[in-house]
Amino acid sequence: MFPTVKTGRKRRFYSQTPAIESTDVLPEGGHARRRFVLGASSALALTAMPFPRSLLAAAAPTDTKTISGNVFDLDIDYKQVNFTGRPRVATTVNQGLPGPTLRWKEGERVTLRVTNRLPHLSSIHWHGAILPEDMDGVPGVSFAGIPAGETFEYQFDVVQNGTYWYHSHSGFQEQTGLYGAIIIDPKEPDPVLYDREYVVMLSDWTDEEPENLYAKLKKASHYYNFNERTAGDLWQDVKEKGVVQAWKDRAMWNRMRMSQTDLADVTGYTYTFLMNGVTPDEGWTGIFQPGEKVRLRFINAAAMTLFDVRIPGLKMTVVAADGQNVRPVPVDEFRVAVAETYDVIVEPVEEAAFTVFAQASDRSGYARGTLTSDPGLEAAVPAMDPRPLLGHEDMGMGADHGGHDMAEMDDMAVDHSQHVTAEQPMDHSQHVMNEQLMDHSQHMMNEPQFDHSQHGGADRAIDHSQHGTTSSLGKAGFGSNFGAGNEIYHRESEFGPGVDMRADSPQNGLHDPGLGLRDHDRLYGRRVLTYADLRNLYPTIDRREPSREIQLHLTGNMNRYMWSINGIPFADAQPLELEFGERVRVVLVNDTMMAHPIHLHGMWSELETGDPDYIPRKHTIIVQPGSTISYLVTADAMGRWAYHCHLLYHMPGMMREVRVSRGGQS
Ligand SMILES: [Cu+2]
Repeated sequence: MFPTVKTGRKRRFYSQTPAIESTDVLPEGGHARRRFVLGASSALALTAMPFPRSLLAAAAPTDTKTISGNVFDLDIDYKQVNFTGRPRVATTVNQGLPGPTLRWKEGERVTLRVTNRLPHLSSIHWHGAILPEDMDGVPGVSFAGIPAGETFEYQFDVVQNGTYWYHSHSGFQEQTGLYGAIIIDPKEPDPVLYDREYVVMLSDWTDEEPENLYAKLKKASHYYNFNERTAGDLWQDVKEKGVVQAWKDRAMWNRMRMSQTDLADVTGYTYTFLMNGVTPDEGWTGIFQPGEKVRLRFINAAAMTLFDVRIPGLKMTVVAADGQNVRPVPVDEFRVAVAETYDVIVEPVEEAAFTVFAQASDRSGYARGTLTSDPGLEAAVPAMDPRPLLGHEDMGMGADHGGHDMAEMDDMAVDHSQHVTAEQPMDHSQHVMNEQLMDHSQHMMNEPQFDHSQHGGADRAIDHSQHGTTSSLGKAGFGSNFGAGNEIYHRESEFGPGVDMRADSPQNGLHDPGLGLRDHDRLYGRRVLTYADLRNLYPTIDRREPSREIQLHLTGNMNRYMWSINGIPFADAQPLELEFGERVRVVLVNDTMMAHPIHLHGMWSELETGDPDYIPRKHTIIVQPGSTISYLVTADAMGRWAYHCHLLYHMPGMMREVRVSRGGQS
């Protein structure tokens, strides 16, 4: 059952605390948070400057090396690349895209001397690493950033092991290539046995300047969405559903000014998907000897793309998630969100070639590589799976078709009778129209005593135990993911032009493999990983029950391309305050139709998957569209930490600073 993992070993644990992320800052003027935002735009303006022409003259192959030891010299600089037939300038570390793989050793101290050879501010953040706040590399939150031409020396103790990565936390530099892998070898023997290993780093490349891309999204969020349904689709709908129903479905989506195919806001139209910096045409190659256990360390370093990974012909055994060992889970397919990592073991037994296939979750393209016993062999590349369509559950309207399930859309009536679900064809005939417009005022009645002015910040955590508005908190390890303490409320700040949807009946996202994967078991017999499968390989360290619950809503207005938390963008938000040492539960509610991978810096996000004794620890957690998820956090890292959606173009708005202090004193 668990062929690759030694179990029952006793292990010493390191102190628990994970890592961070964010954007740019100008060194002078304003108070910190404002400065941060100003800095972001200034830095963006600078990166939009024409690149030095000389760089476009000569191309050199990109090659990624592994460097190990205790002292690392890393140079951030431009480099010419060519992924599409047109030379472009990338931002790289040591002239690699990805940058070099850094190999650290648990228990040792590393020094990373990072030199910024760009004409503007830069930074490197060590994603998933537990370290002091001033080493976290987030300009404007944990340090000032690395000015042009200067060297910043990071130094910290390595207190964990596993697969992680690093990337710029300045502007949109990450989109242009500033990322690489980190492998931390364990101090004690690795519980995962393997004969060979590869980093498989997935990313999305665009020939466009990210600033231009962002500007286009701001202007028209559908810009890159060429999957709009056509007249032919309508004809098909008519054949399948009848004229009346097909028309109603269309009309609903039109009224909502949304498209069912709005699965990703930036797509394969502009992106070339890379595997270890190699295009799908060329294909990355990894060699094995038949009979070997091969460890693949998947890292999603994309700016905006979630990947669905499979290797036709090979079972994968998931042994680690976000660098942390988990009880092995055999799967055929898994989704890796932006910033997540998964380690899998594959055991090809004979001379053969296999395609490592990573299709974008919106099916606008794929990254691919080949695992082969013979460099001359290549395997067939599978066709992409059908493009999924958004359904009512993705809007937080619940899977139940009863009339009591409701979500509300600003300025628009929602017809609850029409469930448009590509993956599970519905019989529409039974559903009765019951259009209703929601009255926002009634929602505030759930929170009668919630007065923002008194609380000193609209965003502040609500402590249910004090307000007496809800039942006792769910038990650690189960929490809101299993229905307890799960009262969903929308704050006043969620009612405004920046928010175009609120989920009132969100489903729990724990068992959801994600839109586009939900029917793969049924259709293709593929076992798809879900978060519910994850159990820590080792016992839970902090066994306390949470003392309070913090409910945060991921919000946005797709048409305006505005993203926020609780309706409040980062620039206008107060920090989220945590008391040093406290154990809290975070309940995230996704009031949008997109999956958001949410990354907390500095502390682990302990996902409540139903076993209090073996709670898995992650640094990045997908919140499915219109869904909730809950996890526990032990606030064991003093200081200021970033907390945000890791989709790069959502980050400027969908972000908070988390402040861990003792009695409000840092
Ligand atoms: Cu997001």
